[in-house]
Amino acid sequence: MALVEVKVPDIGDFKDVAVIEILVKPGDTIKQEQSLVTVESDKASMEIPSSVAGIVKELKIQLGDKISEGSVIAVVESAAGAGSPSPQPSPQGGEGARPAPAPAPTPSAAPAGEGRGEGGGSGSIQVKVPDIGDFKDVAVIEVLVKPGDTIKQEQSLITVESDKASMEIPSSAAGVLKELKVKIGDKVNIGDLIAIVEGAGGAASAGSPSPQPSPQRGEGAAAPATAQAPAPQQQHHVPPTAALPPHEPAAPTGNLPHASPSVRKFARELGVPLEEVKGTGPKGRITQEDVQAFTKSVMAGATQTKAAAAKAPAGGGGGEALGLLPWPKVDFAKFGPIERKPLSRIKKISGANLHRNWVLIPHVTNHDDADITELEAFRVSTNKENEKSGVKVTMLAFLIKACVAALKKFPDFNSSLDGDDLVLKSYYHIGFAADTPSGLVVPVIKDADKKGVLAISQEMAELAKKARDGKLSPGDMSGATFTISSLGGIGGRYFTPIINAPEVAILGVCRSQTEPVWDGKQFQPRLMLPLSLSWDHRVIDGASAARFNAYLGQILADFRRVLL
Ligand code: CAO
Repeated sequence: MALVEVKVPDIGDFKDVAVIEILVKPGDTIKQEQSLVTVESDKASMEIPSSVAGIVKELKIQLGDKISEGSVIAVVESAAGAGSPSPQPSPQGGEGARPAPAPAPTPSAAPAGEGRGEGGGSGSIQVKVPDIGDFKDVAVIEVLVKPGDTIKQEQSLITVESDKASMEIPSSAAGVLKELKVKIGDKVNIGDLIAIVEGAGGAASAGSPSPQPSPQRGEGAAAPATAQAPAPQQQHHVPPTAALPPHEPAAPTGNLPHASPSVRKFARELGVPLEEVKGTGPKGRITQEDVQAFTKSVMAGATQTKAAAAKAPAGGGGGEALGLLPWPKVDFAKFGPIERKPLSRIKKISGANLHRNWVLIPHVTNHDDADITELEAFRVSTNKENEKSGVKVTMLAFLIKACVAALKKFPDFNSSLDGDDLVLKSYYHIGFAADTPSGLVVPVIKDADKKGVLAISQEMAELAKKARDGKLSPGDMSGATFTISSLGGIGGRYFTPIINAPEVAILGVCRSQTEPVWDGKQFQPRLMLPLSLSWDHRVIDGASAARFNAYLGQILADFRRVLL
């Protein structure tokens, strides 16, 4: 066992670069080449790996420290001895040296138009993979541009990754990207064609035709029609055994998010689109925690990636975000005549909400029947008496009143989940699903506990008319604590209504019908109303739901119970 000081190797142009991430802590067992810190200059960020395997005994740097070649990063207890303590090993590596995937050091490629000889001019330029050192058959893991993009010289075109490192391959030419010759997953090697760029005035000579460009390259050089991309931008596992190429900044050259290589790799492994993550680090840098928070938010349904949103239109649902098979693509016209009709705005909005609620809420539905024989008789006689008033008392208005009584008795049904808290509401705003020509909407009867059945009937009629006329305001549709969906006027027996989040339960009712009901001595014809109560199993359990339905049934059977 020997204590080894792991120092910053030759990091090319980088001097006094800030430590922006510390990736290990004392006590950690580390592998050789495991990244210890990420440093960042105004130009780029890179990770500095350990030259030895062992146990981190001490860290010699802190976040924000400025370090240069030779600065001690950590003291590592190494079983193998001193390993490769020299910060300036040869690019070829000595005995036991790690492979050096980085290409030979090269200064930044000259900006477009600079250092170019005669013969530039516009024209199609083939941008090819330059000498990328030991990298062979490396996979394209990101394509950073698309045909039609106007690109700058040195703007990154693709990212490639081997098992050792990832790097961006920048364009040797400025101009308009005409054609991409690679796609994600392709394996590329030196000399492979990446893209065709329509050069903007002399771009053809940009970059280096030589796989090992010299700093003077381009000086007086002829403009080849085939331009080699400049040196790739090392991104990950920068090997201390090799001198480093200058690492051009990701963010300033293109629209790439500002994140260190390890964070970018982490995001890629999780399939997180970094450009959609908000960075909370210094200068808006995206940290690993930001990626984790984004992932959690997507998992919880609070955030949707742009790709998922685009792939999951209302009614369709891509399913990729859940790891499901893609939605089947069928050429329906092959089987017969078809007509294509865009979904209404309401259908798109309500569809997306219903989909989210159905996926995120563990629904259970209890079915029951309520004897409404007397209630219906009372309703009919009331309507006869009130014929002249113009207000028709509906069964739904009675149901709203009955539900308020049940919600008061079982307050969990009148609640919402907020993290680990249950928010119990002392107000009773009842939504009712209304079928309109453009789709389903849910107007809300506010303070239903304070209103009589006549007032509720009248307000419902007004809201239902507004709904059909498309005149409901957002205020008419917000604040519900519980919802009723009545298909009684249409038909059916039972169904499984979807909870209207953030509520925790919904009552579905279907068409009542006269049925023979055994009264202990004989069958009696009774008017039975089918009830379907869906509830959120995170908040409510089956016994409570059965009690809620039973109590509702008792009230509907004898409304005087509301007074008790
Ligand atoms: N059993 C038997 N008959 C019923 C009944 C029931 N449960 N509920 C209503 N009816 C009768 C009514 O008494 C009325 O008959 P009359 O004209 O003879 O009096 C008739 O059916 C029509 O009622 P209605 O549906 O117009 O009125 P309503 O108060 O019951 O409902 C409203 C109003 C707005 C809720 C309703 O029009 C509506 O849009 N329902 C559809 C809701 C829906 O789509 N839910 C599904 C959501 S999930 O996709």
